[in-house]
Amino acid sequence: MNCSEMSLILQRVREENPLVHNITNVVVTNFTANGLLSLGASPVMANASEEVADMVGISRALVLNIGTLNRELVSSMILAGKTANELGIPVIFDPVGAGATPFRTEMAQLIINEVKISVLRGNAAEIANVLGEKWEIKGVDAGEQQGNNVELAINAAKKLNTIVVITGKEDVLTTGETTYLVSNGHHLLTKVTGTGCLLTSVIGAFAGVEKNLVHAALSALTFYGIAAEKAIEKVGNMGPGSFQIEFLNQLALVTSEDIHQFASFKQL
Ligand code: ATP
Ligand code: TZP
Ligand code: MG
Ligand code: MG
Repeated sequence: MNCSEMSLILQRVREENPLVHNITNVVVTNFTANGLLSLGASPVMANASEEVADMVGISRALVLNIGTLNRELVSSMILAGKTANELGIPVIFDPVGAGATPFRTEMAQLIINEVKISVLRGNAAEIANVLGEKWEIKGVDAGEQQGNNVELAINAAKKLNTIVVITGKEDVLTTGETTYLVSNGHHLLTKVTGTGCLLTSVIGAFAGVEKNLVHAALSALTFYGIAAEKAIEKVGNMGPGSFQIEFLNQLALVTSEDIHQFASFKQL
C-alpha cells in the first residue's frame, strides 16, 4: 500500500462520515466521540441490550472496548457483535486491561470466542494476556515487561484468526502472514488517557469505508501518528493538556500532503 491509497481512504472517511457504533468505557466516551467527529466520522455510543442490535444495523463499524466492563455490558457486546457478524459489519475489539484481573481476561476471551473479530487492537501486555500468556500489566497501561511484539502479534493473529494491531513506540499490524510496522506517533500519547481507545475507534471509522481491513487499519495507524506529531509541532513542550486539545484539532487537519510527507511505515 502507498501514501496515495492511504490519503484516498482518509478522504473517503471525511466524505462518507461513517457511523461508528461504540460500546466503550466511561473514561474515554467523550474523548472518543470528539475524536471521531474531528476526524470526520459519526460516533454513537449505545450500550443497552434492548437497542444494540438495531444500532449496529445502521452503523458501518462496531467497536467493542472492555475498559469499564460488567456482565451486562459484556452481554450487550456479544449481542451487538453477533449481529454485526450476521450483517457483515466489521468488529474492532480493544481488550483494555486484559490480564490486570482474571475477570477481564476471561471476558476478553469470551468475547473473542463468541464474536468474529475483524481487528484486535491493544498494547503488548493485553494481547499476550488474551492469548493466555501472563504478561505483567499495570491496570490498563502496558507494564515494564518487554518482548518481541512482532512475534507476539503474528502468533495472536494466527491463533485467533484475525488482524492484530499491537501499539507502542512502534505499531505492529499483522494478518499472521503479512506484517507492517508504523513508526509515526509521539510518547505524549501515553500521557493522555483514551488515546489507545480512540485509536481503536478510528480504526473502526477507516474499516467502515474500506473493505480491505489491512489497508484500513494501516491507514488509520499512520494518520493517527502523524496527527500526534503535528500536534507536538504546535504545542511543543507545553504538556499533556495542551497536547490533548491540539491532537483533537489535528485529527481534522491532517492532509494528503501530510501523509505523503510524514508517513513512516514499512512491510516486513
Ligand atoms: P497504554 O495504556 O499501554 O498506553 P493504549 O491502549 O493507550 O496503551 P498505546 O499503545 O499507548 O495504547 O497506543 C496509543 C497511541 O500511542 C498509538 O498511536 C501508538 O503508536 C502511540 N504510542 C504509544 N507509545 C508510544 C511511544 N513510546 N512513542 C510514540 N508513540 C507511542
Ligand atoms: N481505566 C479503565 S478504562 C481506562 C482507564 C484509565 C482508559 C484507558 O484508555 P487507553 O486508551 O487504554 O489509555
Ligand atoms: Mg494509554
Ligand atoms: Mg488501551
